[in-house]
Amino acid sequence: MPESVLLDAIRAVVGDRGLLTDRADTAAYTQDWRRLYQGRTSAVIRPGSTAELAEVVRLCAAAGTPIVPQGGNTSMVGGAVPNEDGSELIVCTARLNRIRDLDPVDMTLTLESGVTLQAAQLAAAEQDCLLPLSISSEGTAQIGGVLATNAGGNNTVRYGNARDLVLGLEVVLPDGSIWNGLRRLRKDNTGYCLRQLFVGSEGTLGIITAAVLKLVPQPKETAVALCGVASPEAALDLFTRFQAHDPASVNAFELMSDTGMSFVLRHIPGAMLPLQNPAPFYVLVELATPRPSAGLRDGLEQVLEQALEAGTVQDAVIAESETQRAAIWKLREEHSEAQKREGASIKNDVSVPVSKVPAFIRKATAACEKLLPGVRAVPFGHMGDGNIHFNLEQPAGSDAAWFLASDHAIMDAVNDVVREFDGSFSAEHGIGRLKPYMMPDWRGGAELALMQRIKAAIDPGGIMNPGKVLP
Ligand code: 2HG
Ligand code: ZN
Repeated sequence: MPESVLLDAIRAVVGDRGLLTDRADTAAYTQDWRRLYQGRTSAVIRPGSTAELAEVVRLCAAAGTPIVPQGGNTSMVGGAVPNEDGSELIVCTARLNRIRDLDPVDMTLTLESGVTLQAAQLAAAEQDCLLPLSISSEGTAQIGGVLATNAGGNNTVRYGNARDLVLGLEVVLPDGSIWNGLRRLRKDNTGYCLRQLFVGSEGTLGIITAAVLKLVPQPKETAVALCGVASPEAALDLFTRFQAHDPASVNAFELMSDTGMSFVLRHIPGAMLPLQNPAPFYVLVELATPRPSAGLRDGLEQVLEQALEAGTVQDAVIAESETQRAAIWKLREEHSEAQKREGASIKNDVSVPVSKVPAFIRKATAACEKLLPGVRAVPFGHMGDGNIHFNLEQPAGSDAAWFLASDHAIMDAVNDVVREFDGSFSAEHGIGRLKPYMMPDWRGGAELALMQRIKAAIDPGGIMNPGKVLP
């Protein structure tokens, strides 16, 4: 079918406002956040309902035209951008942005995939509930993408990843049919768990259009501290102290290095270090409890005092207000933006057992410095769950393109260290377009063959997000 005929048929379904074809309008959808990929497309389709989206997919399937599903376009691995030949159409979920239901007794939130994570958090908070998922891009990232990539983020240490919060899903399948699995049951043992197949599939098996998420009680008390520590080993020691004190209250335990912090202080307007002196590493710890008057703050002070006495912590500050809490979190959440402003970076979103994080950081740093003298290691991230963003910034004053030409060599060197510690080469950002080449090495044999058979069974025409996840 000629493309113009397909686009006319799609326009008849979604209307003029649901179809963008001008280069100026589609440009923002064809480049990823990291600017690693510059794709092309003849149209971005923005359906206004699940029924419209399903009809669009049916038309594309009949024409054999590939689709790239896109939410907030915040992927770190090029998972949501089209290829360069212009043959793929983008289906954007932004207009599916209704909260369908919030039940404070069942503690469930039913919402459409285009709702941003932040809007979903606010909807939960209005009913005195918490959606316990927090990522740096939550203001832009949409629920559909968050689930399709099984996002992790800051609260995994306590609540798990996105997949742990999903009770039900509505999905448009590659033939345009709709699977309505929007059940909100805590127990439902009825055959294969299909929803978990779509969570983490990165849009290669279908397009998530709505979901039922679990909520938890809103915290009644929250305490946040920023601590300066001498080393990742000291950070681990601090983590075990908090776990021993009260593991159920640890909401986040984030690690940063002086290099990453200095980028934030340099590039992010208003960023200030609230400690007397810089330290080689920093820990942001957040405790929270739904129990009123639980003495959380006293507990935090007690653990920090003991850690200061033991020399584990060099310096620490506890947020005294919501403004201070937000300012401390900003130092952590602006790490990606600050790194981007500093120059080119190569990212390794990896995980190892929590106990191995310090040894991993040391070995990976040494390996990269040997490979590329002058490279600046920027390890940071979710230490409490073992997920470190082991990012490398280009050597100061070097050429960005020259540096980025080493991306595979650097990623492979880091992955060799990850393997030594039985870790994963992609902890929370997924595979996207950046990492399919790693799959045979890491997931080859029966595992990859099974994934390929699932893909072929559900998407026999291969139209859903081609070139992503599977090699
Ligand atoms: C975060 O934890 C994100 O802030 C982004 O996962 C990490 O920029 C990165 O590598
Ligand atoms: Zn992260």
